[in-house]
Amino acid sequence: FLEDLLQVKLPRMIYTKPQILKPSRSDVLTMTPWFAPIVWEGTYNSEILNEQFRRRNVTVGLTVFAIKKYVVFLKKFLETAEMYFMVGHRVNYYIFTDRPEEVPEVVLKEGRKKVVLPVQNYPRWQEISMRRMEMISNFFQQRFINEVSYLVCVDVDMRFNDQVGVEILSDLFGTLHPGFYAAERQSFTYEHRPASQAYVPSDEGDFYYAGGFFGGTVMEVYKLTKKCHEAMMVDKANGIEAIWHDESHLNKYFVYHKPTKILSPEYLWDDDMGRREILKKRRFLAVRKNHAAIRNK
Ligand code: UD2
Repeated sequence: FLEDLLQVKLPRMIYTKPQILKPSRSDVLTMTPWFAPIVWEGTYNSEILNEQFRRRNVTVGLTVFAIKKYVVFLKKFLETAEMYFMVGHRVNYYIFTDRPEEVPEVVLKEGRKKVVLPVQNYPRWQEISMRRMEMISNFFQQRFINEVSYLVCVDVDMRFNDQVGVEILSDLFGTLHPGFYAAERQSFTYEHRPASQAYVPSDEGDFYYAGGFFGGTVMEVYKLTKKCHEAMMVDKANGIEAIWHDESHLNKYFVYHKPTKILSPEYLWDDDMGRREILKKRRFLAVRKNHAAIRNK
């Protein structure tokens, strides 16, 4: 993927110019103190970005886990991804499941394909959620490094509701958790017990990131998933499990490996939280689930 690293030459394009004295958004933070963009509707030009990524012929991998009963979420997930995820680009869906025969047939557009990866299940939903880090890192050599430039790793009990495109791509990206984007540090539900590898001291941390949407280049996602998995194995040996499982470890990782791009809650919203003026788009939405009926089944 050496060509990915090269700058591409763009064709003549017609668009309104950026205005230095008129910031595109003045109601939200659009840049972190380490100069990572925070992606909000209105801050980017998807025509320019699409042209850049098309010319690099980038293929994006979308990893999703449908273990045990969670296969029921796949149909809507894939159908809506076909409508809104990386439209016009090459996409590989990597579906990790213990029930390959229950993966639905969904018609895919040209340049997009489905790869079913049979994996084992675990009795507890928490462990299924956490083991995703191990399983993603396991397929690095065998598949990802040869097949895609970027990986996007998401929850399955979700549906796409608006465009999620190449504006999200960067070396390493995370998403602001919809419940905490406006919260103070002391409200973040980081792991606060020093005995856990996911421990974050109360005077550290920038944002609270969601476990259900992160990604980056294949190499950065490999480093992240491997490190988080190893940390979870140390915790397991010590008889401790982080308060929010893989999400706690992801948050710890991002304190010390700052993301190079951050997605606003447009990219992970739950309509049960209502509508917000700052959300011009709701791109990826939680699907309501009956926890008792679906978890540990
Ligand atoms: C939150 C996070 C999730 C994870 C979890 C850890 C969001 C939107 N979600 O989700 O990423 O960090 O907290 O507590 O930020 N799964 C199965 N089969 C199962 C159980 C889980 O396939 O039996 C997979 C599935 O892809 C699911 C994911 O694991 O989307 C996370 O599980 P969840 O959605 O039940 O966890 P939740 O909603 O608490």
